[in-house]
Amino acid sequence: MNRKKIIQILSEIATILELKGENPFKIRAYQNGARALEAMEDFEDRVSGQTLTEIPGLGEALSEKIITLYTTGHLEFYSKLRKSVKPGLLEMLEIPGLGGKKIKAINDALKVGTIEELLQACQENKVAEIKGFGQKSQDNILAGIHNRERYNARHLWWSARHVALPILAGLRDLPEVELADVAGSFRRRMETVGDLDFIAASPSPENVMKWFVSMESVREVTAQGATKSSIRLKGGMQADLRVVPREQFYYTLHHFTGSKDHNVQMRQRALSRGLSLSEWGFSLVDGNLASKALPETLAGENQLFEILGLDQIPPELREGRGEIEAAEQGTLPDLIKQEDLKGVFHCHTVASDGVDRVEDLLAAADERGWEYVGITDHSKASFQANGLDEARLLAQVEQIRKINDEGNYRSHAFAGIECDLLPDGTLDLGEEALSALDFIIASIHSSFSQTEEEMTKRVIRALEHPLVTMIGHLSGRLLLRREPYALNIEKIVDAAAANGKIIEINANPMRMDMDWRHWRKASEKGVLGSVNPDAHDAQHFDFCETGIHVARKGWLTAKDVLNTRSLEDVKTFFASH
Ligand code: DGT
Ligand code: CA
Ligand code: CA
Ligand code: ZN
Repeated sequence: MNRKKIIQILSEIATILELKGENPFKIRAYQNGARALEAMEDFEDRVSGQTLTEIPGLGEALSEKIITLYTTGHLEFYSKLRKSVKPGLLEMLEIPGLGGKKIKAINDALKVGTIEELLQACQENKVAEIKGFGQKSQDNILAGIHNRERYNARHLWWSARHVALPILAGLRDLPEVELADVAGSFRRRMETVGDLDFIAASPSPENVMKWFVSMESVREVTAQGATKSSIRLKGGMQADLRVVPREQFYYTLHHFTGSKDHNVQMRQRALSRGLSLSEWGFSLVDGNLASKALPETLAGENQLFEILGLDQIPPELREGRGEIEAAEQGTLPDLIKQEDLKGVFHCHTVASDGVDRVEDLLAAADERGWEYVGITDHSKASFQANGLDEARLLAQVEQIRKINDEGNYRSHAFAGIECDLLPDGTLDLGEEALSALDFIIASIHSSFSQTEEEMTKRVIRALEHPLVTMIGHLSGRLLLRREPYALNIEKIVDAAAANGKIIEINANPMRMDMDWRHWRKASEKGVLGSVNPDAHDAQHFDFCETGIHVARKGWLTAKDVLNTRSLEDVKTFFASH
């Protein structure tokens, strides 16, 4: 288990002890332990050298627990502690602003043991009356409960992926399964996923069902039938499995891939051709003399579209936003693919808040066969991220040029910055330093609560700045956690087009920003995108996968994205912009 996770567990132990009203010294020991681990720079050396106890605040007992967690990933004490508290109380810890002490106080005063009971108590104004609480904390708790409900129902695509792919592989491995896939929003590459929809073709559904409901990761079976079951997994995500005969597979896969809007339009199109389309297949509408012979079994989903006179529509485009018309006219875009990327921009290094050096990022890019990496650390206004001032930036530029000259890596490093876009729309660093760079990303990291007018003006001012190349994570949203700030996207897209500026496709699975819903129009207006991993670690290059989802859902082709271009073409682009 890694250090971050261990810190989390120590803090959680402290919180649960608080919730139970345990000895304050014991509680503080775990809090101090978590803090000590956070500050520790040589954690792994200390674990392997057994020198954790030298750190003030880490006694024998605590050090032992840390080593157990590190080496085995489990801690009996922690599991028992969790089990000793009512699950409803542990769930209350997920409400923002509610810690162990407060939950204990509420529970002592009102005997509420679940979130539902807490909600009711708030609605009856009982929480406000508890000593030390008041109206404001009650309102905060209420808001926290509502956010939790809204957010907990969905999961990031990236988290869903880690749940879905092993299950899919397991299904495909079963000897009685002929075909299997994940349908639904997961297959359409939506940024968040409600539940997973597995579809399998098999002549013996019972065995497949039995396997599905008894997987190690199942927490609860919510419905079990001969051909359809629903489960809730340990991480909280829900999943359905439908098992159908091979002949039905592609019809069922198509139906449950959705979206609903796409399905409605597909059925209308079928009807206009005398066919009725359902999850089971096509049938002839009464009295229709359609001469077309329907194949008994589809060889692939593409045949379903073919029968309706359509080009094959990639799942990402099935949102009922004109894809059927385009498929009819043969004008579906040739969507960008992950393999089209020839490099990435927006990478942080150890100079600000990244964990890798420029060299490490180049080595990782080499491994992927990329031609370039754009280095962009934070600028000085992001002091919490150790942002660079002019002097440090210029030193980094020099360092980058030197690394390129030495030629130890096949890929080229571009010198850039993720420059804070200050509340008034000016840039955080002086023009002299900025002029030394190959490119500049301007990003908002402060004053999120400006009005739509102020915020839009702020971004447009950056787009009009001659040195700015692109705008970073435009809306500032954090999926399932923070709403986007107020912005007039249309005006911003127009300004980007007018000034020849790029809008970033921030590929961090929590951002996926600018939203795919704006991209088709933006690219039609001539705005170029760039799939940027916002990497704080070379491993974050993997995020490009979700960036590509945004681009594909936004109807983008390789031509619409800067980092599909070769090194020479990017150099030319930067030189002329
Ligand atoms: P989610 O799970 O909320 O992220 O979104 P989806 O799209 O996966 O929705 P889900 O799981 O409720 O259903 C999967 C697909 O099945 C959905 O995209 C379209 C299809 N479907 C489900 N119910 C209906 C329906 O009542 N009418 C139509 N036309 N399609 C439906
Ligand atoms: Ca679903
Ligand atoms: Ca479903
Ligand atoms: Zn940023």
